[in-house]
Amino acid sequence: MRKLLLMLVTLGLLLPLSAQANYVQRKDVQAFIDKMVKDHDFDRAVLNQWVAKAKRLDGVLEAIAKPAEKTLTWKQYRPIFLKQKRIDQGKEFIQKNRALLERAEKETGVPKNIIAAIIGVETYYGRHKGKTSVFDSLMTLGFDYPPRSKFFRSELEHFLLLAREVDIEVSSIKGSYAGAMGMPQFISSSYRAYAVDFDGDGKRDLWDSNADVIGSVANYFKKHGWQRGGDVVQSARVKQSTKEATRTKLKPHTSIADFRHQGVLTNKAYADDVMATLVTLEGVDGIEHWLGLKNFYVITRYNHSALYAMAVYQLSLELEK
Ligand SMILES: [Ca+2]
Repeated sequence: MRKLLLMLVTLGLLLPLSAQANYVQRKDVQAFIDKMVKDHDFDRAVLNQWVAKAKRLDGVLEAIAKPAEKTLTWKQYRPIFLKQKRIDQGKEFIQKNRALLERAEKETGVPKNIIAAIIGVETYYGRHKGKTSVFDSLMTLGFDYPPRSKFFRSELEHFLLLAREVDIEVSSIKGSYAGAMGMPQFISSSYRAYAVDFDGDGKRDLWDSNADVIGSVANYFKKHGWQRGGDVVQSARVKQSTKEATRTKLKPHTSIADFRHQGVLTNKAYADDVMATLVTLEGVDGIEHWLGLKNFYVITRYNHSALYAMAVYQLSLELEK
């Protein structure tokens, strides 16, 4: 008997996991529903209906375990984003949206090429906005991905509030596997906190309004401390070369003067008290060293990765040419 049970369990693990997750019967899900009813006045019966239809997306669980930023080196990561096609389409995007981009730059100090590069890296300028049900992905990550369940349950809460605020049916909203939405791939809490109505039609629409998307990306950076006219990164020389750091400290933590004493030098002169972080990458031609400045850190507030910030910055330079 025990042997049989064991065999069934093993078989169960080998078979593809069922997509029907029976979330509605789970205590932790019901506790979440209680909270939504109590804190935000949601209708319990409606929430139960949505949750009863929610699917566990096993592909989402696989994807979250290995994001490109964590598994690729710079020399593998860079060509994904610095493709000629992405550069050409970026120039086209800037040409078509020049007035909006210039207005956003004037108001926030965030260069139009940085705004365009973000949208290019995220969704190919709105061409790939994601096809995963955001509700299903947030249910999956919130209730079946223990390492970050707290974060994703909070995003799920924001998502339900957002759907109510922008008046869109919960089941119809699509996005990335991690619940990022629209042309700039804002997660729900960011959408609620940083999206702006830049075309003045009374709605914050990050799916179809280029104006709202451009204004919102610029606002996101402004709110995270973008320095008007400030540098992003500067190429650096170091006394002793090391290999690509698996985890770069993203936040500037050492002054330019201290770096100089450690033998980390740049061609451009900065004031002694400017803070920076050392970024060490494995490029096509070997190890590269960079000093990341405040605006580098601000780009990583969009995606907590040095590779991501480097790709956005370098794409933005290509869009200028
Ligand atoms: Ca709008």
